[in-house]
Amino acid sequence: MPGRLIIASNRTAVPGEPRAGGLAVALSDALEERGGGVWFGWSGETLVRETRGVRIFADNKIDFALADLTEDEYEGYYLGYANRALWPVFHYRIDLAHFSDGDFEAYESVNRRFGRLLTQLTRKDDTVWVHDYHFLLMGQEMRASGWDGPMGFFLHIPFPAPEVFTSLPQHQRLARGLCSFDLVGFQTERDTANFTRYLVETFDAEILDDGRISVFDRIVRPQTFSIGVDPDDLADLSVGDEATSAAKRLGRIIDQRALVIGVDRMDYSKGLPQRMQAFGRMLDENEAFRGHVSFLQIAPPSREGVDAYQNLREQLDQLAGQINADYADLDWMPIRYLARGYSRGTLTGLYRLARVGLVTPLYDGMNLVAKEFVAAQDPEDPGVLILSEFAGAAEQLRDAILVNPHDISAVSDSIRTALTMPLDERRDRWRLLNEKVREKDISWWRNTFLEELEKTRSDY
Ligand code: GDG
Repeated sequence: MPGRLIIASNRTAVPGEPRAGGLAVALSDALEERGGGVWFGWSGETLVRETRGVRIFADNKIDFALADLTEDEYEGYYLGYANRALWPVFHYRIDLAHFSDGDFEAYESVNRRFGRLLTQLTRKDDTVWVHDYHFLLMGQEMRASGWDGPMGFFLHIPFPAPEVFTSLPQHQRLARGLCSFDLVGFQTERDTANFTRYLVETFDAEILDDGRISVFDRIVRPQTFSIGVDPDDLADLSVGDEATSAAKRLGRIIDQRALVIGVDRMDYSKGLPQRMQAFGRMLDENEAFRGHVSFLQIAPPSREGVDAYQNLREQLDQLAGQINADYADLDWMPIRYLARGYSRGTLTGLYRLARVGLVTPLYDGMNLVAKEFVAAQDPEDPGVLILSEFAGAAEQLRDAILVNPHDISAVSDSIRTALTMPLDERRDRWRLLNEKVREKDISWWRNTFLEELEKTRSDY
């Protein structure tokens, strides 16, 4: 009988906070199903002086264990190394990366402090599951503080090609950290292959017959677990009260016009300027669509403490203003660009109302919006998904209209194709996409990861 599940992620889903996304629910369910466990992470608070302990909030069977950051740690670990170095490099934006030894030291020291705190919360027979790029060194720090049970890691963002990963001055240190885990999960086969190739080329790692890797005198298993959504929940939400009233509200304003929708955290990896340009180009080249199609972009701001995000905000404000000024008429606004968040219910209603879902990141680990859009469609009259070939989701969702998000005229053409697609083809494509979304849903993701991780218990 295995012990508890112990989850670590930068932010948790502590009850009372408005972040009940699919992932938060999935991890809470994993903890509940296990009969209890601990979810450890940053409290979201920054203090002038360091606080060493954790605060525990018990909620049913889950103990939320929250630790604070000092202001210096927040600057160096979170804004600095995690979001000015790791995030851009892992998304192929070395041009935006800022490498600072001080930031790395803060990152290492938070991983060490948090790793020790978490080790103190573990009991024999527990299983540890660490999430994402904030905690690449957590496994090694937990091992150093005495944790010797099964420990898995899942990377939510892409793992870049070795040629790009090695631009990080501390890449070897990070790789050793990752290899302290027994199981390292990635979103796509491409990520798993990149990680494997990096280990082989840099450290002469040996790939064993069963796919595990022998490196640094230990064995690690890299494996692909593509994250999914909860399609039943989304389908129900999309016809619920909140969704229907949101769709009615917007429907009144856009009237009979076709709706093109984008929903993204405001992040430079999401390709938002290129997407707006493509929509502008489509209007430019297709006079017949002017006045008949509206593009709604919902983009809640994030990481506003990082310069690149402030620059993006300015760029988007300017682009949307320019396209609207060029094309808007007394009774029609081409782009509705809303820099704020909406409830999940509202989003599903808008997805369902839309004729086209425009999901064109320049690079993305998976992209859950693409799957949410599919799950929320009306099977009788489904919208069309336009999907970047550089989103992890493109490995599965081959029946979307796949585009190169950098190719503005190709994206513009694909918007036109989507808007004029006959109902039969829309239905056929949606059916195939929906099968894929259902085949690997969020339960599949967490169950297969945890089953695979449990298998490593026999090694202890
Ligand atoms: C990272 C990886 C990977 C967005 N706006 C609102 C809102 N959202 C929700 C979406 C979706 C989630 O946020 C965003 O998930 P994505 O997958 O699209 O992108 P990231 O935030 O970059 O997530 C990504 C993911 O981790 C999971 O592994 O797929 O590649 O980058 O669920 O619906 N939710 C609400 N209001 C909004 O305005 N309620």
